[in-house]
Amino acid sequence: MKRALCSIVVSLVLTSTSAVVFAADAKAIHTQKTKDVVITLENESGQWKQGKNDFVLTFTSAQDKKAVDAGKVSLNTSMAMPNMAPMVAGANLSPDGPGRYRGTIQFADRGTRQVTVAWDGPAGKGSTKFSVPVR
Ligand SMILES: [Cu+2]
Repeated sequence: MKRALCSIVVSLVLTSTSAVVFAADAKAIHTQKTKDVVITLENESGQWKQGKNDFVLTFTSAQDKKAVDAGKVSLNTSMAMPNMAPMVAGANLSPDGPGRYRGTIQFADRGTRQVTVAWDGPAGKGSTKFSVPVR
């Protein structure tokens, strides 16, 4: 009984702190430079993990480092699996200021994901691929 109450308290605390996680410094999970845009994927720990992940995706100009209005953005992941179809997961993204998107994504297991980020906005249209480990 005491143990059950304790775990409820712990999960309430974890839920309420996750909302303010990005007030603290974010660490880069991956930085990808394309021709004219630098894309940064970041979160509190600098890593993706199995389960649900919150993250921030930013687009800045490769020339002057200013925010780039990327417009409509998507982030999708895929992992090749032996003897079965690739595991795919897409992120839910919502705009959070110029060139900045907040995202959530869910991973069923660990392993390296091939990540595809695509954008289509006033600054142009493009896509890029990179890999990110899920630990
Ligand atoms: Cu998998």
